[in-house]
Amino acid sequence: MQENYQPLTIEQDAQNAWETSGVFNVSESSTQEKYYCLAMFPYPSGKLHMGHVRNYTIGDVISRYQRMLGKNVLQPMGWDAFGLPAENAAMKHGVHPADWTYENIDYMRNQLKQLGFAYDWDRELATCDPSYYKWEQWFFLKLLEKGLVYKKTAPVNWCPNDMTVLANEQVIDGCCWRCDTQVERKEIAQWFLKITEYADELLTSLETLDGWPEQVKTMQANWIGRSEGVELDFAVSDSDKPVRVYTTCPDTLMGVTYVAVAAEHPLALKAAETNPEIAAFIAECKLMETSEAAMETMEKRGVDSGIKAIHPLTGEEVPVWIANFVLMSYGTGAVMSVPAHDQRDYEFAQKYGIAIKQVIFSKNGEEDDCSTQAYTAKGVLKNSAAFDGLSSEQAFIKIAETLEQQGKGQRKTNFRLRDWGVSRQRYWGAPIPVIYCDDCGTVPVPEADLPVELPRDVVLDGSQSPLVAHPTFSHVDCPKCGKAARRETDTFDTFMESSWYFARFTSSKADSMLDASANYWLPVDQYIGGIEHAILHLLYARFYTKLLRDEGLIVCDEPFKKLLTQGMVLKDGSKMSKSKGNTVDPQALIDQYGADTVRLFIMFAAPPEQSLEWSDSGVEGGFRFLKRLWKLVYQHVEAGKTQLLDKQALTEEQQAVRRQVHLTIQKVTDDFGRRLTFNTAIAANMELVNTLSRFVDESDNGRAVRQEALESIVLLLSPIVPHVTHQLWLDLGHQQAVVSEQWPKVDESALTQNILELVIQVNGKLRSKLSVSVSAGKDEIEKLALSDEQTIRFMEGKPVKKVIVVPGKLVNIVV
Ligand code: LSU
Repeated sequence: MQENYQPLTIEQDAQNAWETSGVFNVSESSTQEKYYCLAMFPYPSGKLHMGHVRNYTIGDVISRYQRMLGKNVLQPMGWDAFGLPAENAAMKHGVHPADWTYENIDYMRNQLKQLGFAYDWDRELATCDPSYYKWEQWFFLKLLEKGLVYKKTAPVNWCPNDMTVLANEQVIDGCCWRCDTQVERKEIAQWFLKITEYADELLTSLETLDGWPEQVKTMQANWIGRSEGVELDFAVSDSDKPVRVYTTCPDTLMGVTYVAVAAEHPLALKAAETNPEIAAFIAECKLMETSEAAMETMEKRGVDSGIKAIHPLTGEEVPVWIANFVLMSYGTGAVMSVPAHDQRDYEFAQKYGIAIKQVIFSKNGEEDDCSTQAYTAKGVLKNSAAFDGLSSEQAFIKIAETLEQQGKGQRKTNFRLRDWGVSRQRYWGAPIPVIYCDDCGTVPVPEADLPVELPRDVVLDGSQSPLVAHPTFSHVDCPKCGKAARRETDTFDTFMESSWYFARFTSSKADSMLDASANYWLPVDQYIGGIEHAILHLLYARFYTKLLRDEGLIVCDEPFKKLLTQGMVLKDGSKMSKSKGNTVDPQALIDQYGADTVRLFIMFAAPPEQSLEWSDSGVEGGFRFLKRLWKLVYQHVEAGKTQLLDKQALTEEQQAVRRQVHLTIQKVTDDFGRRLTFNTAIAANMELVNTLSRFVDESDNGRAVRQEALESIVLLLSPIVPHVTHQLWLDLGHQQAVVSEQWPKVDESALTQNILELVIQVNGKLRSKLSVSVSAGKDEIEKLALSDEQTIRFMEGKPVKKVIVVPGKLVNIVV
């Protein structure tokens, strides 16, 4: 055996061995239980970030552990390859987005291989490959057939100078990131997926996800935002068309003092015809970002339309205001405003001098004054005519019933969730497979013509998408009538690709979207990724799973049985980022220490869900530990062959070591399987290494105990540091590679042998531990404690005043 730990050569050897034997390339098996472990696949942005290394190490440790339990483990890897960064890089460096992407993939793939991740590389996929997005296009057309896809106008960020649509992240303080021109809102026709059709199921089936963090389920539920309320009509003076609103607080109906409508609402447009001030306000509303975040924070502004609405119950007139915080694309584009009981309405009413009428008062005497802010709690009704004295809850029902009886409204369940707009006015994405013909209208691309490939011969210059002028897009024969037609030039949102990649991994070579293997592997047993995907990606993947199920392609209802959201990697207390200049390059560490040290440090520094503070000395400590383990094995192996363990003839010390070995197996198994706390699993192994360093016993049975202990450590650590353990396992005399070994089992007899562990205190402070047989008397325990090396050190040569023995627990030596 090599005397020194040389990570770079042993890592290369281990990786070669795995590749040659193909151990991680799996297929369906009728005899083995399957386990599908997946970490969120990366954007090929350049090189691996430490956050990636953490994410993928966690996935790899879980996969390798499950393999050792005897399961058929699938762990695939691929590339979320479309998206804006490739276009930006292309413009900045003058390279083609495809070249940039594939170069990054090559570089990052090599890094993943250096880290020794147990991937089935045969299933690798890149979403920008036509053989991948062909099926995405195919499925889109299925959904179109089913009416689950439709087109409607929706606002985008528009730069009037560059004549281009901007993504939300390209709008900086309301201006174009490239030319600083003020961004406008522009309505254009776009494709939508009817996720709202599945809103109810997406909400209720959250309850089946026992293996998900509560926090993520709550975020999903809030995003879906199911609410019970009433949809009701306000008649409009001088008009036969009422204005329709939705409210979740019908109990406050008697407190309505105005109605607010969106700038694009028909009432607003009507008012603008005769009023230039209103027309100007509406034009201004167009100069607004479309992001929800921007809507939240912007100043709330409005203008009185001059139109009056009639309160449905009192018959009183209330003004109709045009407000920038009401969106036409949201609900009915109009809301009833109750300033006394809604803070946003309150601020708006204060600003424009609109009446505030309090109708809810507190039940139990708490502060309910509305003179400085809205009172938003439930309570009892006053100033509400026939409803006076009712509680909010009673009034909800009574007012809803009254409106229903009078035919002015009805109860309605609403969802906050909107349909998913999937059109992006960008080049580097999957083309949306439809054709526009002047005669036939929107024509789906025939299945035989799929995929609609993204052309390579384009130049990106930051103005409109090069697809618009590209000859294969600007001119195509209509599949129906054969006349000249145009292709859709928008491409899909990249979340379309990441919504089903987990399923494609199961059928990566299939000449169909999915094949029968999907039902063998799905659902994913363990999914691991960042909390930044808690809402959209996970919701879309859940939605897609239901779509695939309803298309008959898979049978499961949910894609991810268990979800682990790993914490961030921090340096000096803040997230590693290029702009802060506090990144640590994984490559430099791999080159210096080897992959195992990086993996060990990452898994040791924190439990996976917590944030991890980077520490150079921690990395160094991890490296020292591996060297120590290597040395222990080296010394043991060099001393010759070991005899078989004779369990009947163990000394007390040998029994104590065995007991610790099996307690460690027990603890680490629980840490890996149930708790997913790998840091404590590593700590337990480190303690065992400490014990072995102190265990000097060259008898046959002593060496046999050490062999068993070293083998256990190697097996238990092999998911975390797979390369060094690969080598050590061979050095310990095994033919079979450690990856193909079974996870060690606890020998119950080692735990229950007649040995007790006591702690030794010196002057009440914990200083050492002592293993004694159950039958040992007080005198014997006292004698053993006083001869314990570590205890003697802490006694500092002082005379013993008193020894207190608490049988089965502790020995306290007072000096
Ligand atoms: N391609 C998407 C993505 O986030 C995922 C797809 C399923 C929508 C984690 C960190 C991140 C994610 C970092 C995984 C960088 C891949 C990444 N990560 N910290 N791709 O390349 O934790 O949470 O950005 O789970 O600094 O790595 O990230 S990604």
